[in-house]
This record gives sequence, C-alpha cells and structure tokens, in this order.
Amino acid sequence: MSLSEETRKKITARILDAQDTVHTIGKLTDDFPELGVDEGYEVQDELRRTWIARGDRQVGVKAGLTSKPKMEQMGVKLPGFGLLMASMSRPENGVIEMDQLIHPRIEAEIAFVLKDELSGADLSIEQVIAATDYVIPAVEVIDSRFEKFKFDLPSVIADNTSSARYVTGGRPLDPRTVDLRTIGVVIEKNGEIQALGASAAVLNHPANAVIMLAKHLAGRGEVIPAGSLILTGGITEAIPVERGDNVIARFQDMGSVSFRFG
Ligand code: OOG
Ligand code: MG
Repeated sequence: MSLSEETRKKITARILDAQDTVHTIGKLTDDFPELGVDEGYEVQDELRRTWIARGDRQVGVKAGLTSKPKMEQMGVKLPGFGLLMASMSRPENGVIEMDQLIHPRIEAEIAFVLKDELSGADLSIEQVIAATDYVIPAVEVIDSRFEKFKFDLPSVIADNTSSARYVTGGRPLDPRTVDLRTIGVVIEKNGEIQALGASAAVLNHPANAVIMLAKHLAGRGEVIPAGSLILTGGITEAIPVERGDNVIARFQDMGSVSFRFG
C-alpha cells in the first residue's frame, strides 16, 4: 500500500530537517506504522525530488547492508538501496566537515562506474562487468539520522540508507583485470588498523550488489543509467569517527582512499 501524499511529505520533511539541522530523530515506524520497505522507497523518491528542486543532481545509486559484518552490526537481515547525489561527493585527501554530521561512520566499498545503462531483473556478473567502465576504491561516510544509529529496514530506507558523503580514490581499474572477489581491504584510523576484510564478503562478489540494485530498480520501472557511480556496500563493519581523525582505506591492487575529519 502506498503512503498518502501527506504522510510521505511529513516523513520526508522529518528526515530533511534532521539532516539539515544535524540532529537525531526516533525510528520512523514508531510514529508511522504504515511505513514498510516499499513505502521507504517512496520517501526516497520524495527526497530526490526535493534535492533536485534545490539544485542537486543524482550521480548514482548504492547498495547497503550487503555483507555479513554490516548486517550483524546493524541487526538487519536484508540489503537496502539508496541514492547518491553530487552534493555528497568529497575529494580524496580533503577534509570532511564534522559540523555537518551527527555520528558518522566509515565504510570501505568497491565502486563501479558504468559505461552502458544496466537494466533488468536477471542480470549476470558478466553483463555487469561488460557494462562497467571501471571499478574504483571508495569510502562511504554514513550518518544515520536515527538515535544511536538504531533502525529497522523501512526506517533506514526512508533515511536514504544513512547516506551522507562518499570519497573515491586509488586507481580506476578495468574490471576484467582484477579478481573482484579477493580484494583485501584494511581500514586505518590515525595509523591504527580498525577492520580487515575481503571483497567476497559482499554477496560473494560485489557485482552481485549491482545485480540486486538493477533488479530493485527494474521493479520500480527504473534503470541504472550509463555514467552512474555505484557503491556496492561496506566490506567490513562500519567504523565510528570523530573530529580530527585521519582515515585511510587500503585496497589490495587498487590503491587507497584517505581523508580527514575536521
Ligand atoms: C545503513 C547503510 C549501510 C553499507 O554499505 O552497508 C551501508 C547503515 O548501516 O546505516 O551503506
Ligand atoms: Mg555503504
């Protein structure tokens, strides 16, 4: 069942206000029991319309909660998808403004950039690779608008799956020249190792996250356009960060992504 226009706008306004004024809110399903997963994506549509009206631009899509470490950390059993806007991008080696964030965490992810449109509910890994221009290391900065980073799946989807910032770096690579299942990843904060993993943690192969995204979008009459940036989900658990932290995510054979929180 769809949300009424009034409820959709009310939920969207609550999320936008939490983002814009940098404060937490309670889980949405407490106040809006009619919010399910499908309705959460209706809220994302409303967020997108608002952001575009404000002058922002969609540059891609993301899959989240695609690895066991992430699902266990968040207590959620299914992946969720979200929108990536131009305003969320930050340069490598730069400073991410802490005063615009509530309680950020970082995630190391493999990103795909498409040269061809991807659409359909039943794509293969080979089709994803064939449509990919390059793969590149990425760090996503997530920042749940919910108190203590606690949510259920409908609430986190309405919150655009906690999207806040993302940084790409390292070396763009032809996906045919690397084994995307066995990329070792190390996340360091202020020179200390925080988490380790390998890319197969994401659905056995990060391209499977792209397949799931295409299927999700096909169900809503959408495609992944050529040129899109796609984040495939954190390989390890997410790491909390504070002002002054220097972070670096090292991706075997792909280079590293580093920046600072100021
Ligand atoms: C939801 C977003 C998860 C990922 O890469 O798994 C995500 C959250 O954990 O707050 O982006
Ligand atoms: Mg993520």
